Amino acid sequence: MKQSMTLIPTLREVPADAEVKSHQLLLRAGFIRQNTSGIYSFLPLGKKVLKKVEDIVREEMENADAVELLMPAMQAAELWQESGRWYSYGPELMRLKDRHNRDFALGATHEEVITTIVRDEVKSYKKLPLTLYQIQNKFRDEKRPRFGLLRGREFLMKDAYSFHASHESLDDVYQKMYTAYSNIFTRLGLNFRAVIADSGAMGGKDTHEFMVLSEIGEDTIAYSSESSFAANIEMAPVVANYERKNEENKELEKVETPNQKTIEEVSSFLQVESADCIKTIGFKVDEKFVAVLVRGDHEINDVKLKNLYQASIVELATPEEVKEQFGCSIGSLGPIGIPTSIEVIADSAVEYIVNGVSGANEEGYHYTNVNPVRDFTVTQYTDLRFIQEGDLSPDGQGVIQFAKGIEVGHIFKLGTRYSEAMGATYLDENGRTQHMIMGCYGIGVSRVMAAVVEQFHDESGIVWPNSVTPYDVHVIPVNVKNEAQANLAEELYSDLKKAGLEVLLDDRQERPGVKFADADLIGLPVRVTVGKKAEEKIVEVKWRKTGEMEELSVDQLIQTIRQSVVK
Ligand code: 9G3
Repeated sequence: MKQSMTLIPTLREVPADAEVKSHQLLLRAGFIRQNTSGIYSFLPLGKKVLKKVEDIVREEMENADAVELLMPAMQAAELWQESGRWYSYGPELMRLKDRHNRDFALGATHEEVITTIVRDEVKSYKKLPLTLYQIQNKFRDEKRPRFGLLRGREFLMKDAYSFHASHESLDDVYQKMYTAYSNIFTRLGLNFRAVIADSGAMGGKDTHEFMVLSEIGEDTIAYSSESSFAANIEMAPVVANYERKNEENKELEKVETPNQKTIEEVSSFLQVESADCIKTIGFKVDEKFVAVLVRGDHEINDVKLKNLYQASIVELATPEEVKEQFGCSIGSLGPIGIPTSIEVIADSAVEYIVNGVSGANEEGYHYTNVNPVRDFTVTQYTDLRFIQEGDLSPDGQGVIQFAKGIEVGHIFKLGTRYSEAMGATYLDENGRTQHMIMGCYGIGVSRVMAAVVEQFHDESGIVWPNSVTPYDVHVIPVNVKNEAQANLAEELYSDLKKAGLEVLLDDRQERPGVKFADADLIGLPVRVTVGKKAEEKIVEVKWRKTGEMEELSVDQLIQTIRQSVVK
């Protein structure tokens, strides 16, 4: 491609509202342009990278026996009413009406559509398992689109769906997809971890997220210092290896704690450790009030609370609701004397507290020498807290450390949630009607592109890995007015293309400094400069990753470059 013929609008300045490197560089290097909040155009270089990522995904989907199809983005509301999601999703689901005033959703995901296709076309167990996928734009009206392609409102996703006559068959395809995803992110050169995740509203049990490690990632990964254990912090189970203080249970005492509200205030006022305090927090779990107890130095994990109750909505009770339900303010809540109408549950660690401190459910008072079992009962002690750095790894090997991650993939074992909702059944080998068992598997293709830039850039610009670079070689004649340079550049352009390489020729009439700055920004792996020694058929080669430069004769060039650009 000749730069004089394409569109690569590079920017000198860093766009003000671009906070992260990938957003800044994809804008400055002319790969993307924002149309409106969270919605982008992929300019020619951006489109070429997307296609490279897609093609790697397609190869690995093929290896996992998945077959590509394409579903509509316009989805009749009836489908989402059948699955119930028309009502359970809020403003994030883009909805519109057609000319006949009929309701539609813009595809945020395609469980409903794919399940009706398979429901209508597959009737026998002989046709299972079947894995179908597409690569298509998804629409999700994010409340706060941010970080460019990392959290957009229209984005490119590969979404795959598998259909099975048995759980063993699902396990087999789930494993194949797990392997395919590992291959994809490895081929992209990404530093990723597959982590145990929460299936959220999707139900089902097993689910893994594929996280690219990055300081700007929105997710927190809890991983072991000594094993392959890794989990989304929402899910990471906590090992209850607590010990009791060997102290006699002392007499319960009510003490005045004027204006001491938080754990920090109370523990310093009473001169006790926060680990000896009991935090009592009021939650509304699907509108039911629950008091949750947790040790003063721990935090309640609302995802674990939600999963414990299989609830759809879990939220903190407001100060007014606490006053009304518990009879005192949030800072005075404690496990002793809670109205029996309110269920009390506790994180496992609370059971091991001896002579602890808690609120007295009375303004300005706390209890000391509180002992579980003697002074209060709970419905159950269970794992309800967030794991912390330094906790024992759940697999018993090493301790937990945290890292931030960008979620680029998520695979789920769905079970029959959608096949039951949509009536997708088949006849099994005994002629009995069964619901298909499903899995679903997503990759954020446009998000992957941004994650690659987050991982591969330097102070001059993007440094594309060979696997997804928009072009392999950047040929730059320093002065296009100089015949020897222009001719040699043209010759190289065609020879390199004949050698099977993708070449970008900077044939613009620009100052050398502008050309070199643009080349560093765009970030192709190899830059060939045709300058003063053109007549001697000598060119200068610069390797973008290392910055190394060397002079080569033209006939050495092709061989040298071809060796380096191995995909
Ligand atoms: C919606 C909206 C947002 C959503 C969903 C539905 C996330 C939704 C989960 C999934 C599950 C899998 C197939 C590919 C892999 C992920 N956000 N999810 O279902 F209506 Cl507005 O998308 N789907």
